[in-house]
Amino acid sequence: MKNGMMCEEKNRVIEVCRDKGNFLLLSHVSADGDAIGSMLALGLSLRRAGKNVIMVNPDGVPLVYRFLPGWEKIRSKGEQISAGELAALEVIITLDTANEERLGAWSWVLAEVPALIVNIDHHLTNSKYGHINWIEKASSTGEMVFHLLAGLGWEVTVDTALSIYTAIVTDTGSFRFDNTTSETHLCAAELLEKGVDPAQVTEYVFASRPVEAAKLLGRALDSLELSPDGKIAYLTITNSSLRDTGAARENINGIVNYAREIAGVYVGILFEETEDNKVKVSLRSDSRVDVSKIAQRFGGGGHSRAAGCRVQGSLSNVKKAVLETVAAALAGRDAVCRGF
Ligand SMILES: [Mn+2]
Repeated sequence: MKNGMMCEEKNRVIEVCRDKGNFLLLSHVSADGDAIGSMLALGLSLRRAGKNVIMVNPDGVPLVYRFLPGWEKIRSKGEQISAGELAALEVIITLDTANEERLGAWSWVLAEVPALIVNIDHHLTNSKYGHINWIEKASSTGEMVFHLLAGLGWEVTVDTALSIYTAIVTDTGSFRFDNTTSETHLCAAELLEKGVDPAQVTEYVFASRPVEAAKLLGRALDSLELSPDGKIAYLTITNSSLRDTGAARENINGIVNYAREIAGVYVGILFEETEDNKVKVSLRSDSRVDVSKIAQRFGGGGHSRAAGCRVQGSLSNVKKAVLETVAAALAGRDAVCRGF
C-alpha cells in the first residue's frame, strides 16, 4: 500500500473485523459483480470467523450472479431487519458504495442505527460518510477485500476466491479497463491458485444472457444517435422498450459500452428512463474526459472513465443538459477536460 493514511484506515478496518461480533454488510442499488462479490467474500469470511453477519443488497442479487456460493444469504428490499437484530448491531460495513443515496431504500440504516460505520470503496468520488473511510484506488472493492483478508490472516477459500475474482473481472471489463494494474493481475493469479476456473466465470457472467436481454440490446442499438462531430454516441432505453422486450432492468448493465466502443467516439452515454420520473445516465469515456466530474455535476459520481447519475426531468431535457456538458468538456471550455 503506497498511501500511509489509507494504510491506517485499512488497519482500523482489520481491527474492527477482528474485535467486533455483530455486523451488517450493505452494498449499492443496481448491484454489479463487485457489489455482490465483495460482500459475499467479506460476509462469509466474517461468518467463518464466528461473527454474526447480516448481508443486504437493496435490489437483491441479479440473476447473473446467482452462481456465487452463498448469494441466497443476501437479503433484499422486501426483507426487513428485526428490532432484535438492529439492537445487536455493532458495525455497519458498506462496500462499493460511493454515497449514502446509493443504498436506496436502506440508506436510513446509516442515520438511525448507532453502530460504527465502516466505508470500504474504490470510488475516489466517495463522500466519506463513514466513521472509518477506507477509500483506495483499486480495480474493485473485491480486490480491497482480498487485501483485507490477507491482513487479517484469514483463509481465502475457493468460494471466497470465486466471489473476489468475479468482482475484479466485472469491474475491469475482463482486465481491459485502465483500473487494471499489475497488482490486479497478481491478485487474480492468487485467486486462480485457490481454484477459480476463469472460463467458468466467463460463461456465467458474460455468456448467459437471457433472450429478452438480447432483444433489449437490439432496441437500444436501434436508438443510437451521434453528435455532429461523431465524438459523442448515445443510446436510450425507455420504459416501453423494457415492457415490449420483457427484459429486466438489470439487463441494461453493460449496454452503454456499445456506444463508447464505436470508432471515433470519445464519450458513450446511455439514457435510461426510470419508474420514478428520473433519467439514469451512464457515462463511459476514453482518456480525454473525466466523466466522474460530469456525473458529479448532476449529483452522481464514479470513476474517471465510468460514471453515472440520476437526474430529475424529462428524457429530452436531461439529454440536452448532459450532452451540452459533455460537448463543452470535449471542446475544452470546461475544467473536466484534460486538455486534449
Ligand atoms: Mn466497484
